[in-house]
Amino acid sequence: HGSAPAILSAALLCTTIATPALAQPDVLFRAAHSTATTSTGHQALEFLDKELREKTEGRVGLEIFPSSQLGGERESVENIQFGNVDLIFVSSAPVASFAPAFFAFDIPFLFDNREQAYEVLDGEIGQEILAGLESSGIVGLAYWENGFRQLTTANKEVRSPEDLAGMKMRTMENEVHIAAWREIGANPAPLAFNELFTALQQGTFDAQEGPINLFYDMKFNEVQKYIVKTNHIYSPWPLLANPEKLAALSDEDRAIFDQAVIDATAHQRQLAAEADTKAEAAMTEVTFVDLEPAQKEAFAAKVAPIVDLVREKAGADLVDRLLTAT
Ligand code: EAX
Repeated sequence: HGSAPAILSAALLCTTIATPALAQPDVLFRAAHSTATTSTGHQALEFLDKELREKTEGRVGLEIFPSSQLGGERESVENIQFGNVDLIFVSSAPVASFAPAFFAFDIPFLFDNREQAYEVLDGEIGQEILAGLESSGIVGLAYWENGFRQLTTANKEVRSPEDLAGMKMRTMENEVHIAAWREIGANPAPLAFNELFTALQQGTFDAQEGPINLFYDMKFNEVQKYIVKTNHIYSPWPLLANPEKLAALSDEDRAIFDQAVIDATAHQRQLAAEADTKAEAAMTEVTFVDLEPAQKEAFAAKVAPIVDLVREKAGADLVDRLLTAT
């Protein structure tokens, strides 16, 4: 007696040694996000994990926690600061309460198209804003793409700000967003993303806003009927890391990590560029509303004063440079 377990554990040990791909990396990043496993961001994290394991011969990898398993988006930024989580992609909107320069991206109708956004985000202004996170104990690595945001409603075909009058609407946890929807005439309130599906289902809110592909991934088509193509804001997903975790990488592995992030960023943006079209085609039960230029202009006119609020929060100089660049 007693020999059977010994043989069993010897067998398990052999299995572990024989399959190095399953071995635990020396540096395992706990990576978290608030979206579904079908999202472009999740797929890009899987791509990054594969790249890292291959290029470092298994020394570095990710363990991915989707669907807010480790907390909502604001908490996820705090988790990065405390080192409970090592890597996240998260909407820039909640990041602004940690580094106010991020409010600059909350100017409505700032970017005309994704190419213009990439130029600014990957350029001097975008990189400066990422670097501003360092004093908060966060490393900003890159900008992934959540996408252009659209207004969605449960049962009203909105075409003008007046159509939204008094409508209960969910915004992200960001004062500029709340103020902007108030200017439009809605009745906005902030809510963490991980509580949104239930809130829409229970009728706590009649409307919300976000990218079409995210709406599809989160199955919001079960609780919202209209998507109004306002394109009111471009939503970046900054990729953020814990500094101590990065410092645990050898110089060689850090170089591999940085290149893998560049490649994963290109991959994610490529997926994101196709995702809205695919999602729209898949949601035949949703009514998509195209706005005439003049109808869009009516929304833009309402939110024009918001730029002054952003100047106060993000700094006038930064806002002026950003407006010149876009
Ligand atoms: O990062 O809160 C939101 O609507 C965001 O777009 C979402 O959390 C994805």
